[in-house]
Amino acid sequence: MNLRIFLAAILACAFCRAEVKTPPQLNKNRAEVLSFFAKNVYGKMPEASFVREAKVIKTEKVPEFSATRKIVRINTLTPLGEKAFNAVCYFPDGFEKTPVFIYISFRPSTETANSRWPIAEILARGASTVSFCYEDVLKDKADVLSCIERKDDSWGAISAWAFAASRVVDYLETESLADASKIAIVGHSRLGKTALWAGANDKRFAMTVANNSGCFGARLHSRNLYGESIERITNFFPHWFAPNAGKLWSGKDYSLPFDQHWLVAAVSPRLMAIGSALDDWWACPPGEMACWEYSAPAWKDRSCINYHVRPGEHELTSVDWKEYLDFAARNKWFSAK
Ligand code: GTR
Repeated sequence: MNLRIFLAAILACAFCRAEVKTPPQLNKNRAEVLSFFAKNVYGKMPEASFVREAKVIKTEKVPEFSATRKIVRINTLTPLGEKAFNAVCYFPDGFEKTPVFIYISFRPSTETANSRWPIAEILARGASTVSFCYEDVLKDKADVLSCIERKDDSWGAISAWAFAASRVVDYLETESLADASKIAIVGHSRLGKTALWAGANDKRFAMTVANNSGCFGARLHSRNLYGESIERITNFFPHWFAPNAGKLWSGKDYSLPFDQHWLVAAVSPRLMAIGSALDDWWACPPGEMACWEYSAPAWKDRSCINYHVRPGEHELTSVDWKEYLDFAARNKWFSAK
């Protein structure tokens, strides 16, 4: 990490610390933490039964990537009922079982190459990658859930997208080309919040990556310098959360009885990576860094939680991906270099 950036972040953190209260003590009971966040922030995941199904609808060789591409049609549940979505999967040739990086995408699943999803770089490590478009699961519109009656703890879009990510894992557990013990969930921004919520809930994610995840992601509310507040996010994006999130916590960012480091700690002892960008003030990099710092004691092995900050804007770049892939490599995920 660039020393200047690191020092700037430390200074910002120290400055911030003088302004706000210490976050609440790390709560070590994972089950309690998850039910707290389900009830009071993201909304409860469903217990209703639905058709659990994943069908490979297309398999083809992709010579330019030396890989096999499979399109899988997966059924999930959303607050609006059952929904099928496509996951696009790339498995590198020449490997028996590979770690898998699931990337939740903003882009349509029909699109492949894009700068936020460096398929070739991932495959080059000897890993597979799967992507699905979040809006194929539930539209990202403020009024998307207005047509249904919602209880205060009803699930919102972040829970629905995270639930769908777990349905991808259901499929990967049946896929002979995948090593189901090494599945990573990667998301940027609102999908970084989603990746964190998915990774905290589902232990089958062996690695969780929250990139520039900001408010209600891997960032302390109590260390927010100039970034997004709870009031702003729950007013603009009411559908992302349980109604409780705005009702209970709006305006209380600096006096909450909890903070986001609890949720990050719920990922332990599995691998966790938090990524910031220096100019991403809306997400507040010092608050993300503080979230790493306050959650890290939950890990006995500190090499299992990674933090990086890079220069530049709110984005998921090749620099970030390199960091996450190197982190996996340090934890012995790959047999190839
Ligand atoms: C912003 C939102 C952030 C972040 C971002 C994104 O508008 O305020 O919390 O999620 O969108 O997802 O790009």
